[in-house]
Amino acid sequence: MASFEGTFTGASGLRIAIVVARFNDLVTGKLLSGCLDCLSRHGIDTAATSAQLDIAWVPGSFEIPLVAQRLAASGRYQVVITLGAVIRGDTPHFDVVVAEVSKGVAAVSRSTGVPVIFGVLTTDTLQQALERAGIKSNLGWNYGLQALEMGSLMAELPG
Ligand code: INI
Repeated sequence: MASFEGTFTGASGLRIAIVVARFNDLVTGKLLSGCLDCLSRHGIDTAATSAQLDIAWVPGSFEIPLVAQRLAASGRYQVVITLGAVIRGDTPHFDVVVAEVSKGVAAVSRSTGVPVIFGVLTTDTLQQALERAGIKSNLGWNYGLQALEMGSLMAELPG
């Protein structure tokens, strides 16, 4: 019997891309900070000169799948992290944006074989989003961990 598990160390030389939405950047900027803090503490070079990490900014969460697709298909990254915040109070098309970004991210992951971490908060209020982006906890940290785990797990799996 084989048992496969990812690890949480950046020493394996993972290359990571992060796609961040500018919309609600009060929230997404904090998610990014938490994510970078996690990656850095686990051995990923997060300096501006890093060859291990690239960051792409998009206008809103709706645009995340397209850019994630390009990055995942490039062959340069073992894992892509997406960060966004869709807040119901802000938009009558909340459901459209959420449906597109969630299905889009899943489709990119499956079609490219590159794990794409779904770090898009979907909340009813800005307060709820901020609570998840640093006021209570910072889910950006969790997304960083999940990226390390999935990137290393995929390298372990056969095929
Ligand atoms: N994009 C978000 O990331 N979050 C939102 O809450 C949001 N609202 O409220 O509309 C949002 N809209 C922009 C959308 O993602 C696209 O950037 C835009 O429609 C252009 O395609």
